[in-house]
Amino acid sequence: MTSVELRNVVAGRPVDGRRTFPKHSPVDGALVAQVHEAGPEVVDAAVAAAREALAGPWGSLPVGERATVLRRVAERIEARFEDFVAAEVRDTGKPEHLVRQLDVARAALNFRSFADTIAAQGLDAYLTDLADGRQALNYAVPKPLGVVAIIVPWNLPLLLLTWKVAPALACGNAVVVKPSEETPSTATLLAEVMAEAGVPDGVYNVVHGFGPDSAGELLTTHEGVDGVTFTGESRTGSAIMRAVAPRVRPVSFELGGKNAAVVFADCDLERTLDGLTRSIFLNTGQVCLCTERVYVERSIFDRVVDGLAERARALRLGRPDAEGTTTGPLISRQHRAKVQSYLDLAIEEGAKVVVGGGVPELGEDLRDGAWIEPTLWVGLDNSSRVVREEVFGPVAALIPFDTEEEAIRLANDTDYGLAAAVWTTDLERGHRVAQQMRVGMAWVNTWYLRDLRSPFGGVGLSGIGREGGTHSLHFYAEPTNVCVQL
Ligand code: NAD
Ligand code: 6OD
Repeated sequence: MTSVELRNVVAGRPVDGRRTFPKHSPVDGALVAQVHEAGPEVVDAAVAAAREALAGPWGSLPVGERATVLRRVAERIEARFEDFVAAEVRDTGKPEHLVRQLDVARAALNFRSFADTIAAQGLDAYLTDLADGRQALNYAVPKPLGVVAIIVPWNLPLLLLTWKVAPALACGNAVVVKPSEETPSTATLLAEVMAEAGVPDGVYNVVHGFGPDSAGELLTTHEGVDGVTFTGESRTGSAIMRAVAPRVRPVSFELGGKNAAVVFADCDLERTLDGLTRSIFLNTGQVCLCTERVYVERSIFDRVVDGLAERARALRLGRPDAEGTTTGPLISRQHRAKVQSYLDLAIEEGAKVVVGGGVPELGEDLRDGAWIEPTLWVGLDNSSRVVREEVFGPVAALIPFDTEEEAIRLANDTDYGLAAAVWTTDLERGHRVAQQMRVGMAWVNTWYLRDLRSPFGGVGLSGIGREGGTHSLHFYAEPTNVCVQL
């Protein structure tokens, strides 16, 4: 594979960094990119370019025209669909079919969906009755936050980036984005698409680099940044909150999860096993919504363990373009070391490995990749660290329960609160249990089924705020309320 050189993008122009860092393929360790790391000068220039763009035509573009621009971005993403697929596959090693169906398709949809949302936005207005019989008219004028810093992780790079860029632009902001150091490509390519779609220079800027002492921290501590929206680890969210605190800027955080599935004996077993397999192993378990704890009613526990083990064994690890590949590598050797430490810890904590548990033998050409076996454990309970801490890999612990109350208690026994899935054919129970989950998103008989207008986010360690549809507009715009006495 030939290696590419990726630069920062400031005011529509490629800009060299203070140094370059290498990006390696998680498939086989090959060098795939040299990336220009943004230092203070580049971050300053990116923030200044965004500020300048706000003062230009972008700042006064009518809402309807902004929606048209967003739709053009969606069209240009679709026109360059295969370029985005190639870039995302190069960085992540995901199966190509997954990148096509999920990552790139959603990127276009994100822009279309927020074009619709902003075009349909009404005015928040009230006629207020006063004590003397007269009235006042209150109406709230939405205004952009200003310069928004968007910091995103590596697991769904383009999907998660555009999930924030689209509403930010819909509300009239200018953005400086920092993709993960592991996945710099699609954010850079998106800059080309922005230009093709007629987004003015400076509205979308890209700075590359790491978190601490690098582009991430330079952005979150920058005087010229008016708001920070972040997706990533809870610990990083906490560090960003501290960095932003002195200047009291708004934050929106989509953070980690330790998501539970609750499986009742009355579930449709085949459907549930297929759903669980997807929710545990999709994207090699590297989706914040992935199930890592499976609570199963005792009477069907063994059947669920056997059925899941059979499906886990059927997963095919392999190159992104190989026929039949279902599962790619982890994102990096560094992340694999973290996942492996949990595989070791599980054994120390008394787990019985049902399937997986180590590094697979995949042949000489993949030896330097970040491969790991899909893994299932039994014999653990909620006191164990592997059941309490987010692993972010293709792993799950299966734990039996006896009553509905116990299942709810076990599922809610976590500091996280992102997502849950309930599997049952008793729909009353489905509603009842789902509503009692202490999470931002609870699914019944499905998982990761999205309506982009719905609120998305977490409670506890899993985040602050909600994005999606009008919920995003509440973060990316700040209203000025005007009150007129009539
Ligand atoms: P991470 O927190 O390590 O990094 C995310 C981004 O933050 C990267 O761009 C990174 O360079 C940057 N960063 C790191 N430290 C920083 C700092 N001090 N200041 C500013 N920026 C900093 O997360 P990751 O390992 O890339 O992603 C995996 C994590 O993301 C998992 O915990 C997963 O659950 C979470 N995640 C959550 C959601 C959600 O919607 N809730 C979605 C995807 C991923
Ligand atoms: O689908 C989405 O909109 C979304 N924010 C998904 C997050 C997945 C976490 O990895």
